[in-house]
Amino acid sequence: MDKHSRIYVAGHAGLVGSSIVRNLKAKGYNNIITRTKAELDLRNQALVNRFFAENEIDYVFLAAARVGGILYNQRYQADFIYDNITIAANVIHAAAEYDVKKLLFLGSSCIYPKMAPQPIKEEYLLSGPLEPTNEGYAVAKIAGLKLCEKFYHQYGKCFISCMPTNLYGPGDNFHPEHSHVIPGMMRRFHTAKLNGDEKVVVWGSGKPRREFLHVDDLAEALFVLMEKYDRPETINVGTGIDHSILEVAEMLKDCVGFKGRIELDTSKPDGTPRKVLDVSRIKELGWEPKYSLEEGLRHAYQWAVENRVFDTKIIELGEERQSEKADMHERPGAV
Ligand code: GFB
Repeated sequence: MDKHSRIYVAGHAGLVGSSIVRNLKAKGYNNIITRTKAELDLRNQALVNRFFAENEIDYVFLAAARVGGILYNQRYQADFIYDNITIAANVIHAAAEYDVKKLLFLGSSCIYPKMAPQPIKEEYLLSGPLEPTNEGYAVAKIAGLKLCEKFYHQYGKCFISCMPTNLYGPGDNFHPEHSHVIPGMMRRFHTAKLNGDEKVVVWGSGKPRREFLHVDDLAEALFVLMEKYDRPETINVGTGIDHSILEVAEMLKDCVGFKGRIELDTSKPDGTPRKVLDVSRIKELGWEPKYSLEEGLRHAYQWAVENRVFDTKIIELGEERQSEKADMHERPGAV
């Protein structure tokens, strides 16, 4: 990529996409192309083709996806599989048709088999059954990964993919139910501190182990991959370090300054028992994360407070889908 390359960041308003844009801008890239969801519905193939035909895109970071935490994934599996398959298929196909030089697609550590040996190596993909709470999401993301790999082999396209671990940081979704564990718990500890509550509820048994990466560390890894990695095999991006959910809850409690106790709600799902990536391959490319989890949590909390994310109206589960469905049906040619 040179500083004037036309770089399309799909999903620029999300956690990952916004971090990619910050990273590229800080490095002096001055031709970054973005479209909001209202301007370009990536599930609509005709609109996606027209966008690529009109914009002469050189590079694509494909960070657009329907994403969410364990409960959101579990409840809306049809939306997760459909939206993510159509986004991946439309963008990857259009990138091939309109001669994009290189495309980077994002998978996720949750698409490896539920009981994969730990730490998870890239070759464990498709070696066993998936975690049921995010099966829809995983099948769609695996399709995206395979699209890149097949276009690489059949058409010689430099379409690559990576597997980020669980992410957090500025720009995250802090919804109490849709979100991932860090922003979800951060909100609850923050609210409990303000209300002077005695306890905060943490979902599940507290025993599952997860690896967490600050999103700005991921954005730098994606930049390195765009510059240096031209292989069809996917590549893990993580810290290689995992923590139990209860340990993370204790860290967040300290970070936010909540003085009460933690209570576990075992009616909520635990999901995969352990997810930690083998990160030897990406380390060989010279990348490593800068944030420790403690520093990263402090940074994310400070960002959330400064940006008043805990003050905004909470959209209830289902409400968002209703309004989006109405919107989709009104638009001619939409899915
Ligand atoms: O972050 P999370 O939703 O991701 O949940 P997954 C991680 C663990 O934290 C689970 C527990 O064992 C949850 O039960 N947990 C405790 C909480 N309190 C909370 C809370 O307040 N909110 C949430 N969300 N969890 C997702 C996948 O699974 O991983 C997605 O469903 C995605 O597909 C993501 O790829 C990376 O690691 O369990």
